[in-house]
Amino acid sequence: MKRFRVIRFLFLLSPLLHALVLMWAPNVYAPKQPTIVVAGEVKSITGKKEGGLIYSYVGFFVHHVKNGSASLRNTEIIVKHLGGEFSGLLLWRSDQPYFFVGEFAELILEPEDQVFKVVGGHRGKIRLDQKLQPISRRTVAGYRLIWFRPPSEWQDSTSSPGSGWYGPLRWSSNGFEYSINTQAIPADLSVSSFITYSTASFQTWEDDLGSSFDFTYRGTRSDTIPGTGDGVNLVGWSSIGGGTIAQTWLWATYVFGNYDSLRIIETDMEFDNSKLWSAQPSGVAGRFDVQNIGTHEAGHTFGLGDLYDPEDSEQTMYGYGATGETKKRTLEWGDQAGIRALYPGPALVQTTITSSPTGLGFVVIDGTPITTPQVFTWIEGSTHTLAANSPVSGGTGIQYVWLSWSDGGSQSHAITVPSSPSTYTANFKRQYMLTVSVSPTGGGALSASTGWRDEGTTVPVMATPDSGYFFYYWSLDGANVGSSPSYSVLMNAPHSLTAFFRGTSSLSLGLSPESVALGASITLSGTLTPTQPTPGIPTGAVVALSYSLNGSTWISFITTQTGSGGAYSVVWYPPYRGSYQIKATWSGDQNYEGATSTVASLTVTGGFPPRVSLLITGPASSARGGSAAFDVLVTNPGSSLSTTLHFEVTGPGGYRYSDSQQIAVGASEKGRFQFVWQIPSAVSAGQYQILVSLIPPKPTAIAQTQVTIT
Ligand SMILES: [Ca+2]
Ligand SMILES: [Zn+2]
Repeated sequence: MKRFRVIRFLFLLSPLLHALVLMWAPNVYAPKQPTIVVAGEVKSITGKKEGGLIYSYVGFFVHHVKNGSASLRNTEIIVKHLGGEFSGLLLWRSDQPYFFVGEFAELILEPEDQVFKVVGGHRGKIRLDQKLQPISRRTVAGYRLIWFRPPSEWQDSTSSPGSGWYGPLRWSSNGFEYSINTQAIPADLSVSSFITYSTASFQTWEDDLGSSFDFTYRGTRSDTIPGTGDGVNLVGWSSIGGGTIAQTWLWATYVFGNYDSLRIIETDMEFDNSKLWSAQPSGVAGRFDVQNIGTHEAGHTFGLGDLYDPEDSEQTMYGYGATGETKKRTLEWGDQAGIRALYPGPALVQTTITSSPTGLGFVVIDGTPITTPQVFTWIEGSTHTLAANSPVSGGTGIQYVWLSWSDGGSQSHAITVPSSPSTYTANFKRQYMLTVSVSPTGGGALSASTGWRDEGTTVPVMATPDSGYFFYYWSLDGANVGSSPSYSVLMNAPHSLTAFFRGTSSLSLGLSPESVALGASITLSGTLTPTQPTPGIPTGAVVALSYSLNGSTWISFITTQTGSGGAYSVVWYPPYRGSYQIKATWSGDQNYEGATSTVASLTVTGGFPPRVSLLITGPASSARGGSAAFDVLVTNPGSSLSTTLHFEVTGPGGYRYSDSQQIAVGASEKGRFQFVWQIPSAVSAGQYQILVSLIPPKPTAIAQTQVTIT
């Protein structure tokens, strides 16, 4: 038959004052009466009710007397302490020692009436094993649970002490509701601050991801006080005094014979209003912090016991504390292990969020930007939102565009955390900015526009000139990359491509007169006119005049330069009798395509008078950087001659070189003269025209040859 029992626990939590911790030192025990130190074994425990409280009478058989009367050896003494069980009601107070039958211990005692009491409460008791050696108080697990064995034995340990023990002590449901009674609060403490920071104490435990326990605050009430077993879980204030600054009460039931039936049914927590308190963001010297102490007490409300080993001093459930202290506001590993042992939560899974490439700005998790990679500890089965930003700037002219998530999800999507560690990767592609432009504005159009291009792609661009323009050349990032109107840009970096166009021009040519006798001069004139007035053709543009006697071979015979308004004019003595075709040519500049005039016709009639004639000879080819010597034979059939012999070289790319020398040839004699052309190493290879003539021009006194420059 099962019996239903109500047990009443009272955690009069350990003196949390540093001053009392220091009392642990032996020299503080300067006894008023002789201190007795004995070692022995617990033989029996009997609970008795006295004056509304419950006391335990512990039968203790003394094996050794370390201090005090040797006559105590091999006798059974009675040790009395507050707390114990009577008629199913049990009072447990944490500052008192508690025992179980068969336990070996060393006790510091002082006589009290006909019995003994343990000095310093639990601090006056040291557990021993059967060889009477001290048992380390250290708990490797970092937490202690509460165990009970009828009728009146108690232990705190991480796991069950053995057969016959009930526990661990805990709530049957994973949570409880509580209220706050702010009556009797210290006058210098704000009610609202107390509520804020005491409820935060409970919330800290609730926020532990690895456990599942919900504390629900139900507001304030003043119809009951802490320490009343009335079904109301209450937090409040009372005058406790002594070394206790706060205490937690537990009421519990268990079903006899069912060792996993020890269940808390009610809890009250009270703070000692005879102490100085603070409730604010930071700790205050000389005052106990409500949240700090409250978090420790909240640990008791669901079943955690105190820790006393100095090595556990950083745990929130460490049984000592101090004014100004706030470190118990947060949970340590042992505290987390404790609540998780009693109320296990869902599994926590390591989830890695990363991106390719990694860094800040690529990924937003649950609304918060992260720097990838980042590892999250998430609850199995919980949902989280993974969002990829796109595009993401990678600096000037560089950006990243989201491609995919490794799980195939959309750019922003929710995931459900799986049972095993997993990684989610946001994949991005790199893009470069291609900036295209034309010069001048209106010169033409391009088949591609400015915009982002994927890294590694090739972008074909075709330049189409507008009416009145010709394509000139491409400039890629400032370098000339060719004059074909088609170009392909490899997107291996940000690029800027400019298509340069040139306008058109017209060149006129007029002859005056158009028919002359051999030996007479004509005037060749015309105008070089740009089609687009802006930017215009500068004066001094070189106009080349050439003639052809057969319509296929053209011989350049004069170059001149334009003057104001693009006009040019030059006098020429045609050297032969016959029909000439004459044209003028301009090779163009940065802004304008070159131009050639229409062909003009010239008729030269008449016979040859006795005349000076020139004959030029020179090398067929010569190398750049070298020199070429040209011999000129001057035949003078008339009277003695003194004049200027002119030498001129023209070649590819508008190359022009001239020289002259004064000569004298006697009547009816011949003279031989030489010109040496130092060929620049920078000139283009190709055909160069060599021309010699007299200045001022004489009819027929002109000779030409060619040289191939290699
Ligand atoms: Ca109550
Ligand atoms: Zn405690």
